[in-house]
Amino acid sequence: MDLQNFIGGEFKPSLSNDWIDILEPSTGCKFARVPNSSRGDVDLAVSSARSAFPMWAGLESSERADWLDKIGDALESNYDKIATTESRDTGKPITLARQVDANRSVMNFRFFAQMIRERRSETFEMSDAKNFVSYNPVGVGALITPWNLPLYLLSWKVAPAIGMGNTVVCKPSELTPMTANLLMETINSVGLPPGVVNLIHGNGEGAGHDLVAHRDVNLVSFTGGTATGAKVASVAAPHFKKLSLELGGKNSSIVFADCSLEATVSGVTRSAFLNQGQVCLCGSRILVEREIYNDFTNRLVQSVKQLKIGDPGHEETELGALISKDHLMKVMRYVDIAAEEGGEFLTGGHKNMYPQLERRFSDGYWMNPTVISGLSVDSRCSTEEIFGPIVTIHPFDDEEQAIEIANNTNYGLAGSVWTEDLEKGRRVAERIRTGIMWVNTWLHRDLRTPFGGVGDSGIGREGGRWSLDFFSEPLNVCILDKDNQ
Ligand code: TXE
Repeated sequence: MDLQNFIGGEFKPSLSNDWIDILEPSTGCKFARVPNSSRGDVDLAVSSARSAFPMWAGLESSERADWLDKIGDALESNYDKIATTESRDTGKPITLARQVDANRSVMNFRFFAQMIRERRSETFEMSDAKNFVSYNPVGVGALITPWNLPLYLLSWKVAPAIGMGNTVVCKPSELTPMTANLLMETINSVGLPPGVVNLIHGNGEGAGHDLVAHRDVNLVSFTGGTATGAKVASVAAPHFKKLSLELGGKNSSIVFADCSLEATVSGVTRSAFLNQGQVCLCGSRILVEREIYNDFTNRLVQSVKQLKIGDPGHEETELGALISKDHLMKVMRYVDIAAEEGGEFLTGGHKNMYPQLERRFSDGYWMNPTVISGLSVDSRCSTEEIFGPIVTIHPFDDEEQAIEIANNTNYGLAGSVWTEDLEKGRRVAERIRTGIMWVNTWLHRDLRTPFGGVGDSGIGREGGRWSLDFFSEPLNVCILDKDNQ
C-alpha cells in the first residue's frame, strides 16, 4: 500500500520519487510505503493552508465547532478500523488501541468542539474605559507528531488548531503514518473545505525540518524526543514562531508504606509498562518507602511476570512489540548499561531478554519487561529516558528524600504518589518539579487540565483552555468611555 500526501483536499503523489518503507513492529514485515516528501511538497502544503486561511478564519467559531463534531462522528464510525490499524502500525495491544487511540481521538474532536462553543471573549472594565479581549487565529500551524500515540496526539493538536481558526499542515511520524492517513480520509469524507487540514509524509530531517523552517508557518506544535525538540526550537525561534514542545519524561512513581498495596502494585505496573513503556508519562523509576521495599518489590515482580506479552491482535495481550529495530537496540543498550552500573535484574535482563513467541514474530521487535534494582538514583538507567519496558526500583527513607530523588532528573513531565494519606499525597505531589502528578492513579486524564512539562520535558502547555490559548493570539481592544471621563 502506497500512501500519498493530502494537500488542498486531494490525495496527491509526492514530487519526490523517494519512499520510506513501513514495517509492522510485531513481525518486522513491510506492509506499506510513504513518500519521503521534498521541500516542494512542503511548499505546496503550506501554500494550500495559507490560501484556505482567510475563509476558515472568517467563519463563526460555532461553525468551526460543528465541523469538529462532524469529524468526530465520522471517526467514530471508523472506530474498529482505527484500532486495528493503530495496533498493526505501532505493535501495541488491540485493547489499548481501542481504549486510548480510537476512543480518545474521537473524544478530542468532541471535547474541543464543546470548549470552542462555550468560549466567551473577556472584558475588563476601568473607571473610564472598557477592554475587550478577543482570540484570533495565529495563521498556518505545523503539527508534528511521534509514533507512540499517533492518532491520539494528532487529533489532540488538529482539533483545537482548526477549531480556533488556524489552517494546518500535519507531519506524522514516518514510522506510524497509517492512522494519520485515515484521519485525512475521514476529513475528506465529511467535506471539510480544502486546504484547512493538509498532511505531508516524510522524515524529520527533511520534510519535518522544512515545514518548521517555512516562512509561511506561524506556529509549531511538536511532540517527540527532547533532542529533536531542541532542533525544532532552534529553527523556529529566530522567526518568533509560536512554539509548543512536548518532549520526553523520566517520571517517578512514589510509593509510601501506607499505600493500598494491591491497588498500588497494579497501578505502578500499568504505569511502568503501558504501551511497552513507550509513553512519555510512564513511571519508569519506582521509589518505595524502605519499610515495605522488599514486600512491594516481590509483589511488583510477580505482577510484571504475569503480564501477557504476545500477538498485539489478541484480546488478552497486555504487552506488544517495540516500535522499531533501532528503538529496540537503543532500549536494549540500557540492559548493558544497567549491568555495567551494577544493577540486579529482577525480571528480564541478558538471560531473559526475549519472550517466547510464535514463529511469525521472530523478526519483530520484542523484549521482556525488565525490572532492575540495586542501582544508584543518579545512575544513567534511573535518570535518562529509556522509553521502553525497563524500570528501576529504589528505596527511600522519608518524604524529603522521596522528593529529592524524584527531582533529580533533567526532565519534569509527570509522576505519581501512592498513599492512603491524601494530604501527604498532595503535599508531596506539589513539591515535584513537573507538569502533572497523580495521587493513587495514573493516566487519569481530564481534557480540561493543562498538559506539558518543564526542563527537558519541554515548554508550554496544551489541553483545555491552554490549547485554545496556544492556538490563538489574544487581541485587547481598549475603548474610552467619554461619559465616564
Ligand atoms: O522521535 P523524534 P524518535 C523520545 C523517546 C525516543 C526519542 C526519539 O525517548 O527514544 O524521543 O524518538 C519529527 N524537524 N520520544 O526519534 O525524532 C519526526 O519525523 C522537525 C518521546 O522517533 O523526536 C516525527 O514526526 N521534525 C515522545 C517527530 O518529529 C522532526 C514520543 C518525532 O520524532 C525533526 C516519541 C526535525 N529536525 C519519542 N526530526 C513523547 N514525548 O511522547 C524528527 N522530526
